[in-house]
Amino acid sequence: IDATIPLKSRSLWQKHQVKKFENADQFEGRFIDHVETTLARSLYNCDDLAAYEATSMAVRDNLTIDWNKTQQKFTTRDPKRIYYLSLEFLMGRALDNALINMDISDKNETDVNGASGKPTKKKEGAATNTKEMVAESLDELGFRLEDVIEQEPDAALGNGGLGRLAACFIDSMATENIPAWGYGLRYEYGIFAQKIIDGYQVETPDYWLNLGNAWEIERNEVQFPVTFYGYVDRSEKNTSTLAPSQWIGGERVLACAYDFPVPGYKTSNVNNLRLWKAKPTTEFDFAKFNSGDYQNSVEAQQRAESITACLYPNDNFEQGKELRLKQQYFWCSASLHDIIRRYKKTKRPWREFPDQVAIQLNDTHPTLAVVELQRILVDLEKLDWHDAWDIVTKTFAYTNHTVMQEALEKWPVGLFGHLLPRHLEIIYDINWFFLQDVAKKFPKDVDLLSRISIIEEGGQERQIRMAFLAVVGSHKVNGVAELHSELIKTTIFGDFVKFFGPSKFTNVTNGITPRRWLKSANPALDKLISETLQDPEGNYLLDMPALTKLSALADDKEFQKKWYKVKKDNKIRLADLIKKLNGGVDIIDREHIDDTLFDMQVKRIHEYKRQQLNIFGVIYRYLAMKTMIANGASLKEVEEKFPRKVSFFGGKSAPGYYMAKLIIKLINSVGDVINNDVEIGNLLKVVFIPEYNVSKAEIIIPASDLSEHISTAGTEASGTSNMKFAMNGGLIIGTVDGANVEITREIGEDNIFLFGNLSENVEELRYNHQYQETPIPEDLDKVLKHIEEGNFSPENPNEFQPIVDTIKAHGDYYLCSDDFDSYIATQELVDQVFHTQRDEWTKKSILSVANCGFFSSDRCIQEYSETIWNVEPVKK
Ligand code: RUG
Repeated sequence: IDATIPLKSRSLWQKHQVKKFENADQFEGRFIDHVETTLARSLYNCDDLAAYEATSMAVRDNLTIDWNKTQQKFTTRDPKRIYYLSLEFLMGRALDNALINMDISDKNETDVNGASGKPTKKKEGAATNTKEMVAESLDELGFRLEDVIEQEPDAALGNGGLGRLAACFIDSMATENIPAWGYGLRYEYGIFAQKIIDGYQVETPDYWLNLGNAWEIERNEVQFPVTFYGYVDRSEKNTSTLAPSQWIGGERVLACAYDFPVPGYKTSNVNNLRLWKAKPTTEFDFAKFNSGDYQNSVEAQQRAESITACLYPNDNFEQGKELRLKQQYFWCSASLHDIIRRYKKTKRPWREFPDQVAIQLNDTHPTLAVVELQRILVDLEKLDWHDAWDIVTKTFAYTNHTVMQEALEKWPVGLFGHLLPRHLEIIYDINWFFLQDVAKKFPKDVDLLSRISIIEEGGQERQIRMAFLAVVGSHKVNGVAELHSELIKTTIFGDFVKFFGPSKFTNVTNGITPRRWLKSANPALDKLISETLQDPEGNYLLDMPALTKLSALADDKEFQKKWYKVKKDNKIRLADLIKKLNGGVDIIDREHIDDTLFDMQVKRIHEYKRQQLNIFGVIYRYLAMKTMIANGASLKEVEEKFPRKVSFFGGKSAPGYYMAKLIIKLINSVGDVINNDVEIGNLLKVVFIPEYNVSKAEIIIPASDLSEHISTAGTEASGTSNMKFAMNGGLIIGTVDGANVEITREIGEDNIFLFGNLSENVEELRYNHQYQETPIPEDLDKVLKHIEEGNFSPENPNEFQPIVDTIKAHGDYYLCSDDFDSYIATQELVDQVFHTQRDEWTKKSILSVANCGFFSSDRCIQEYSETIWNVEPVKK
């Protein structure tokens, strides 16, 4: 349908063109408009929540206007477009970010009068940026911006690092003016909310949309039918699976688009995040209805909505559930049809598709898109198989985020073929051609074919290896940190390197957006940096390597004082949060906050991330302190050896991950004992922060002195919280794993505390544990015995035995025993520097921030653009 407005009507449209608010007065007008009309409230009936909604809608109005212009610009200029397919987008809150990113501060120079449009003089002391301006306006309207921001629930549509990476990337793609859209699912329930009851994790549903969502635009006009089940019609002469085939689907649901504007920083570019919701079709099962089964005919329809009801709460673990596969196909199919619809408007031939479209697969979750594009091209567009495959492989690129077997997706062919019969045929054909090429190149290597095949044989049932399919269907494969990108080439994808050659495999080290993780999370540090760099406009946030200028001040005592003041205020801000979470009871000794080391490990709870090693270290410290006291040492002497410290933990365990949940319980039980030990007093505390999420991270991370990134070497692909801590002046204790390696290179090895075995030794150590009894270091043995004696679980002495057994009886797969001594020795070094060489510590902290510019996600997007997508920014 041509929905363009006739020429003669356009002047009227232009006369009433909607304008963005550009000053306080206009913002206030918009705010009140929304309160009174959109929300149907009034000045007698406007609480913080309504103020949040009205503020968000006023801000969203501005973003929408720029969104429209951006999309029109892209339509006219027709650049190559990037589509980032991610099953997770861990966005957190939107309001503060939008206020920071949308820049109307230049318009404040002359304060334009809203009603008359005449410029008036800027008020004395008026705000210099949008956030300040809105804060002042809200103040005049009777609200505090902080309280208003607090009303927003986190959009927790992700599990951890993978989903948060996607969120950072779409921020950077908008900032870098890349014509990019994100595609994902609009889960009704985000990751569960975590409660800690009697020390145990209890999951409760996170119905984040309960109060509506001011940031989304429901696009009722953008809907695609998606089909499941059914059969492939082979009744006609056409029997080849390579020729166009007809899939007669069984179940149909509708994919409906919801758009979230993604504003870039200091650009009017507003990109789009499109999330799909599943709805029933309007078709009706008349057969059932006529047979009197009205109830069932409606229920079947309603089941459609279950597809986008829940995010699967597993991180680095794949379960192989049918609903998950349904989610994946639903999302891939809808996204591809949308991408193709947009492409078809350009009237270009199919062969130009890869010149105009790049699709990035965030992990293997969207790999079905490879198969779906092949199906669309062959079955619906009637392209020759090989021409279609050429287009497909030039379009896709795949990012791998793990080498751990349990996290690699595999689908049993039975389940797969039942849900997607035509797609299974296509996968078999893709594999057939691929294996033929492999056999041609390596005719003598008979084992190679079974090792490299997309179909795994030999188990109870054949399985589709999605990572292999993603490699075969893509023109580039990247890992997410240097060590990881090297590892994938020698482990899981070793055979593919042999076949395709090494140039198909590349590295793009992860990054984080400094707008959220520095400016928004740590306004005090941002202010100090802006002042020091004489950059009141915050341009350094677009050019993070500019931070190296701070290095010159690393030894400057005056600067160190200011730097430390920022850290201290952030520690107090965190202490306030902990107090609030603890029902108003203070756990942290504020009087000694300067001398208390804040040590943090906040991330998903997983054995490979080794929160157990951390808590063993805490128990070791506690026992050593107790021994000193028992031997007559004074508290002062104890403090000299074991200076004041609070160990913070935070993170969710997958609901079905028994061992991770037990580790949470152990941390809480240890905390109960230590925190209530009057002999120890405030020298050592253990705090488990429940419901760790993006908005809590924004308070926690800026308050850290030290953070722990202590995975078994070779298991953490990159890690991104390590970058967030470094960017906020927290020092790192870590293993030589993931992006810790590049962090060390950037900030210097004197400014990071590394310990533990290297990844190249892991295999041998594991092997030895299997065939010999695990030798337990003496200090660790004391810790394990103390646990086994039931000292942290007097009512159920064996409660934590399974944790002890993983080390003593089951081969210590994560090598806690191998790394324990060097971990403890390194913690002692940490204590020493923090407590006896504070200036040295502060210097390291300054140097961390000064040299972490490389970890801006803007750099990642530039690398993806140049080396994988072949795309240029589209500026004005
Ligand atoms: O575990 C990895 C992190 O090391 C990494 O930083 C992050 C982003 O690349 O992705 C995490 N990840 C990996 N989450 N899920 C997986 C495997 O599906």
